[in-house]
Amino acid sequence: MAKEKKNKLKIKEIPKKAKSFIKALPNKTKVFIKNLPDNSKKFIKNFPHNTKVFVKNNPMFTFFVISNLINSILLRAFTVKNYASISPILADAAFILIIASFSYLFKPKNRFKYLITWEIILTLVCLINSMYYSNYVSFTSFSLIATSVQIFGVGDALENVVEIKDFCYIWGPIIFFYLNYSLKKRGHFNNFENEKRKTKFAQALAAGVIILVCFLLTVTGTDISRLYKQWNREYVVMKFGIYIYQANDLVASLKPQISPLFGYDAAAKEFRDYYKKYPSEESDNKYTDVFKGKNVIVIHAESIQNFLLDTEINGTEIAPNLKKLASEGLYFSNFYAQESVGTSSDSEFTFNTSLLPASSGTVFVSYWDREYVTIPKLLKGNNYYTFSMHANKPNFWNREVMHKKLGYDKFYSYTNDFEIKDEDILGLGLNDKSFFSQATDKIKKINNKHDNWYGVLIMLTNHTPFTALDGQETLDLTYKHKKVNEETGTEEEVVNDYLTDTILGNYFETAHYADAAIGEFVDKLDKEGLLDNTVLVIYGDHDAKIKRSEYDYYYNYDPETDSKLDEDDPKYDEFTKYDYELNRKVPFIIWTKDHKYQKEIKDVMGMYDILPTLGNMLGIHSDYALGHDMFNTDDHFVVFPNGSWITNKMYYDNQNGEGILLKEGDIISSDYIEKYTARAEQEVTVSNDIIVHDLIKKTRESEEIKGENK
Ligand code: GP9
Ligand code: MN
Repeated sequence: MAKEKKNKLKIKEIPKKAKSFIKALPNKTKVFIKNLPDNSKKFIKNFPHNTKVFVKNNPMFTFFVISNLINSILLRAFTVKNYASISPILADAAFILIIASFSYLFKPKNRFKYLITWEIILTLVCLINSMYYSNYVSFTSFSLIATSVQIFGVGDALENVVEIKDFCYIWGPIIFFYLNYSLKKRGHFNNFENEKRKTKFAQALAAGVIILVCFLLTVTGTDISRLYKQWNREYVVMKFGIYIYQANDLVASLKPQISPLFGYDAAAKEFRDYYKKYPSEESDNKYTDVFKGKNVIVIHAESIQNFLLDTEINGTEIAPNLKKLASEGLYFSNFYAQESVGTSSDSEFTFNTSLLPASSGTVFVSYWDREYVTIPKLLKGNNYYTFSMHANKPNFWNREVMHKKLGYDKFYSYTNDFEIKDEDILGLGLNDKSFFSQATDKIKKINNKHDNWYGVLIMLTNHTPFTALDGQETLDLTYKHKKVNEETGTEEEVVNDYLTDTILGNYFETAHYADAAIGEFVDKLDKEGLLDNTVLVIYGDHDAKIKRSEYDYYYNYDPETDSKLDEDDPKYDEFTKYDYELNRKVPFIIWTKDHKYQKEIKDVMGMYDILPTLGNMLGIHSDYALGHDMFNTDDHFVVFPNGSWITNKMYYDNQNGEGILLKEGDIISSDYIEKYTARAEQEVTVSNDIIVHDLIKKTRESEEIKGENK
């Protein structure tokens, strides 16, 4: 399948002025030095010698500073790529110097213990962030410690999580141990018994502070605001370096405990102003109430991406059932999940509330105790019985607690409600086919008992690392082609491995299985007469988080060599980071048995648009929805939790201030970018304020008090 190419628009280019400034720099420096007073000239002249003496007398301090600075630069080189940028180098250097300065408060012999502890901590910061970035294209957070089992523990094989380059930072502590050993052996520490420790501390601290001031001169108001909000993590690292980012993250991660105590007034004001200006209006269109009184089955399709619906492997469609449902129902083909680090749980949250995930930590784990307006709660107002089903442990993502909070009357889970036969275990737990089959029996009982019901079924088999079907391949992932045998001169069929045993190939297989499970489920529901008064809703919960290199190989495969085309090859067409971002879209389908809508909606849509869109059809409404009814707006816009956004015209990457136009020949102004970037920032902020400060509950309480006082 050919991938779409978009015309890239570089928004940030080096202005001409800056270019000529850089060119004139060496000359300007010479003139500057010539005009300096004599003692400054002397300082510069003696600088190399003094540095040599300093390094000789302070080898551990020097090593500590240099090794950690190199590691931070390396990390940025491997991740955000701005390794030569001055600002983060200054910030990292200031941070390291300030930390190192305190070592002079210790006696020379004890200094090592202090510095090696920090050396290990800072090395771990680089190592863990490197690992995290390889997998999630973002930087890690202390707030994830509570959910770390979910982050790395969901069946990911270690080799899929870790890359060799992640360990390149450990040279620091290793050499540091050796340095200490050899200095001790040479009696180095005995020479410094009488050193003036406080003076040295003050000098080192002063050096750190001076560099910090130089760094602060480069900082703008926007930078400070982004550091404070911390949701544009890549940007924060690119500007403030990895160490300040992580230190700031530590503070931000304590927010669930401390932040409701701070900033409430400003948050409440922003919240009031926002909804005054952009009230979440009830829509009135041809879809209003069309499903009022109908039962609803929502399928949370784990890691199902939209491109699967158009992908065939050796003539076999990967997702024929989803494709069929999409072609018969309302199919939103430019639909994006808006998840953050909480993956499945974030999508569940946004689906249910039309709010965005928390900027720090996850709502399910850190902010489960706040009040939210949700689809199940609203439907309960219309006398629906509401339930959720998932064949995993109930405490995963804290669902046991959070599903109650979201308003489900009952959460059917692995441990309590599903029969798990050994032969039905696949990947993370019960396979999707058995899950759906057992779920149908439960839904039958629910249907007999309740007039109206709403249920969400969370799938599981198509989950990273997608090895659930090992040894029982369902798709032919090889590449077959004809080749002339050089010895015999005859044409022979050659079978290459191609996608066999690749992560993307495994993904195709488990996704194909998941699709078949959905097909069987729909058939079984139909046989049981459960589709007659039912709306079927299907959403992909997020992309499969498969690395870009896998797609690059898939789309640039060279059968001659059974490997990726050389990047210099004229046929090579890189799967760019924009191709990757746009390809992350997932399907969203609304389907009923009795009415074939056969309608594809191509406008961009986000997970937060579901409540307003589906809600309008079901006759429910949330006053706090951040999304919009897709059939009631022309201004289609989706913000991602990191502040990047997409409209029908462009995708904008807020991390590096670049974007691409989605239609060849389209023109947009810088006002357009400014307008939507501001909107993105506002939506992320208001949503996070609602979550952190429990603003829905507080607003309702204050309205009640006002009502009582009237
Ligand atoms: C776990 C399942 C997967 O129960 O929902 O969660 P994810 O790893 O996708 O967040
Ligand atoms: Mn998921």
